[in-house]
Amino acid sequence: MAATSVKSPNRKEVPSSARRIKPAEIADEALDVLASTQVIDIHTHLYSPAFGRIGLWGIDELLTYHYLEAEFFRSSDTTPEEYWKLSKIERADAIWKALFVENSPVSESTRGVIAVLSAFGLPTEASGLQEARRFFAAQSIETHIRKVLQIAGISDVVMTNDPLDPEERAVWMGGGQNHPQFHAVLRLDRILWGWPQHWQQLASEGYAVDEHGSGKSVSEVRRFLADWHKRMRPLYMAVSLADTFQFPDESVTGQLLSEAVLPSCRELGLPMSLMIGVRRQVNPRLRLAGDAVGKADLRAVENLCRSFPDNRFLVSVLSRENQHELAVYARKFNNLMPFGCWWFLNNPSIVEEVTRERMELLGTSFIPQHSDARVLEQVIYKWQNTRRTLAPILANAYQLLHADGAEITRQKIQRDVNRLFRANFEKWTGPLRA
Ligand code: RAT
Ligand code: ZN
Repeated sequence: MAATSVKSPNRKEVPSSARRIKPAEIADEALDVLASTQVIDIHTHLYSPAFGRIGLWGIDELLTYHYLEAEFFRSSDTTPEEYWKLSKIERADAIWKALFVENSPVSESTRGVIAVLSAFGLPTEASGLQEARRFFAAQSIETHIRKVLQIAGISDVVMTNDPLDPEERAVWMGGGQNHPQFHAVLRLDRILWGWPQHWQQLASEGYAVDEHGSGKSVSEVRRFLADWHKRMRPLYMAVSLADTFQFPDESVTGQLLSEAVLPSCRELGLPMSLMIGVRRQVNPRLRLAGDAVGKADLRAVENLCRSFPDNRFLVSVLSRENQHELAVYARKFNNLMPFGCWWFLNNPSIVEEVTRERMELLGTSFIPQHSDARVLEQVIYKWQNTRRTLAPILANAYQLLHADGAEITRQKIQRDVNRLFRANFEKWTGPLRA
């Protein structure tokens, strides 16, 4: 904001950002600060242009997002088997018809598509998708990415990078990426809980590992992580874990986590992100949309934070029932940073409840949201919704603070929003730009 100044009642010049805000102005000021502060989107499934077709964008990808696919089967007689036989375009057409033409798109994910179409001035009531398809086909990806991030108010996008995914691996081995706004994350699902299916891939790449994680496996996994750290320059390492996750635990997952991954994180100065609570493939017929949620035992997080005080943990839990415990654990362990409202939690009613709870227990020492976007343009609606939900929460907090006797200034609101949107993350990863 421009550094204008105003006369205070005692006629001294004060910068406008240091001017006391009246209670009636707090809500507008909070909204304005949220709108003008660029966010670091700390977890997405987006990719920079170097990854080619792995990076999803455009209307057909937006409509076939797995969140929408799950909703489609509730409003259509098409069976999953019939649906998977269709082409991408046919799937998008079927979803548009069932969820947007024959029904009102009032769910969070469907409303998001409307918000994206409207952001680009595209019809939201059309019976078909021709105009939207023409628009997206005419965009060049580099310019389109710049425009989308600018509309969404995002300075930086954090990707999810799986070193064992063959398509991704090829990109990294061929020189990787150096887009200034995209940052890598070393995702370890296949190594940590998918070890039985994937250890041979490490072995075939020359790492002396075995199925049981014995012998040289631990030191070889550490060598693998160091090699990929050099290649990707990730901001953190990450894993998604089932609701049944326990720690400590005798399994290969537990062993690799404590003896390989966490020591490597310490050595390389990286936080470890744990996303806990998925119940995988409760309905495999739905493929990616077939996962559900379960309440986890957060004593695993307690044990990790206590046993590894020199590691920094970013933690997001999927079950609503686990949210309060997570915030309480964050009060006990300052190496624990709660982040985001993920997947089935990413609905305004739940985001509001969880964010209020976190703010009441933790002040501004948490990361309220990440987009989890899988399709580029989703960041437009996801961050619009986040700002919309956060505004009254912040306003309410400042109004209470004012009623209790504090002075509220724009400067203070800006400092707090910077912390929530950027500084809490950068404190753990280091500054994203030198
Ligand atoms: O939110 C999602 O799209 C989920 O399918 C998961 O991918 C989750 O975000 C994850 O990173 O595991
Ligand atoms: Zn994700």
